[in-house]
Amino acid sequence: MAEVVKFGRPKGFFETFERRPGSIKKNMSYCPGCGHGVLHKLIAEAMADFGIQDKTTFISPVGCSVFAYYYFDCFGLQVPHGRSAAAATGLTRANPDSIVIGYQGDGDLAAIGFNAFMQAANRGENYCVFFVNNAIYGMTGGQMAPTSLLGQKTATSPYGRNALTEGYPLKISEMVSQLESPVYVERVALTTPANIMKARKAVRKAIQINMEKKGFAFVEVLSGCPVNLKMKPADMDKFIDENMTKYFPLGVYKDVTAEREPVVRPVPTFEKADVEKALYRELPGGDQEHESCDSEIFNRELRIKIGGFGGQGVLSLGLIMAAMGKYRNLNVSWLPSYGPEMRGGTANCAVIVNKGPIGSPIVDSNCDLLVVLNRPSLDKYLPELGENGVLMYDSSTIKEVPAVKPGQKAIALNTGDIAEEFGNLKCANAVMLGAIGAMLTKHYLTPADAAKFQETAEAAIAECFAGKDKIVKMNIEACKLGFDKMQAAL
Ligand SMILES: Cc1ncc(C[n+]2csc(CCOP(=O)(O)OP(=O)(O)O)c2C)c(N)n1
Ligand code: SF4
Ligand SMILES: [Mg+2]
Repeated sequence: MAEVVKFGRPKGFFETFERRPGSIKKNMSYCPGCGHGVLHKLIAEAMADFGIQDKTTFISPVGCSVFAYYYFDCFGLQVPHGRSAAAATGLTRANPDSIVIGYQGDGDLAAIGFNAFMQAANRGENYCVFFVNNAIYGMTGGQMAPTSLLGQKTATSPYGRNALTEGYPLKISEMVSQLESPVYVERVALTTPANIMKARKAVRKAIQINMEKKGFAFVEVLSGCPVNLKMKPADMDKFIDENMTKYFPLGVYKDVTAEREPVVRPVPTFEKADVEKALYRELPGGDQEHESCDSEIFNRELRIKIGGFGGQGVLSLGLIMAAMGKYRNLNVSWLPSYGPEMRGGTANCAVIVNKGPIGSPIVDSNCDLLVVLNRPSLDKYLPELGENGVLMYDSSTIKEVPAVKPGQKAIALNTGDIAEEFGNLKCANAVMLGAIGAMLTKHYLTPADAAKFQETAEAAIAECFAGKDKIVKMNIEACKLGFDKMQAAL
């Protein structure tokens, strides 16, 4: 029976593209002659015909098709550049019944996301991928893509791509078809009605494989970008047919659909009790109560920055504080600094504690608690202290009283000297931890939360120095000492 081709807007698209900003709600954003719109239409039509919109997630990439979710009437996920395969893996593993469509350009899939994509293909993840090979970075203005042809002039290969300097164009379909897991691999083009019909069939086949859960299906689509290749749309199609297909021959590279059984993987459990078990650690002594903190300071992000010399235990102090938050069932993040800073300069880490979710783990402004163990860190990070922030510093190394702004507090303790007297300078960070505990107890914690401080600190120290019993014991003692000294000073 002859194929029935439907003209007009497929039902897989929204009636109007309300998410598009501005007054244009009926048209897509693609340039005339661009392949994205044609491929979108084939996918939208297939989704509607298969009746799968309510269980399909379309993953929009970064590239010219970044706003694909404006158009497709199904679930949409917009991922960072190259991260489609990672998101698709999570989606299909967590919800194996859903239909997952990956859609990536040649920059997105064959450059920044190449490894993630190949690994997902190699694992035979249960999703289908439409790979738009237009031999260029379209969105960013025509830089060379891994699939740009030899001799092709681009913004970053102005003399033409040279195999000696830029290597050969990557033949993705050929590479993927060499892997064991993928079920179906085909390269199509969008140049002539006959080619579009073949592309339509390939699109449907890939989606059908996903519906049958038979594993990884891949369709490479040779597509035009007349704007960046500086051609008229008709010449663009000619270029694809005459030049691109020579290097990227069309056809089916692999099809083992008939032989493959559905891929069934264990589904992760999202039962409340299991999730809680994974999230909440037992306190030593088997206290499984999931009580959290009542103190107001945890009702929003408590932003902490710790700075000092590499070797002063800056990172472990942050880690212990983050672990303490975790033991009290708060959300925490810990972001250490690495690299040259660790070798002699200033080291720092950021800790955020919150009852609610944490946005970004970076603390470079509006810091609530700044802890500095050396002078360079004071100079560097004091400007980051927020309006009513608290600065705690080691007065054995920082002699002059820091000039904090009105509303801010500066609290000193000679933690280095105390640790040295205690018998180990390395414990200065634990002394500081105790000092922080005393300061919080005095100004910010409810009596119930304050009563838990020591016990929680001990659990966190034991976790951070697990297996080193002597060090655990020493740090717990130093923490108590810091607490008492600070309490007496406040
Ligand atoms: C992490 C990251 N790196 C770089 C970019 C810049 N960037 C945006 S789109 C793009 C390339 C798009 O090319 P392609 O994937 O081929 O899509 P096309 O626009 O050609 O459809 C790049 C490099 C980015 N957005 N994010
Ligand atoms: S720049 Fe190229 S890929 Fe992007 S919309 Fe225009 S024609 Fe399409
Ligand atoms: Mg491209």
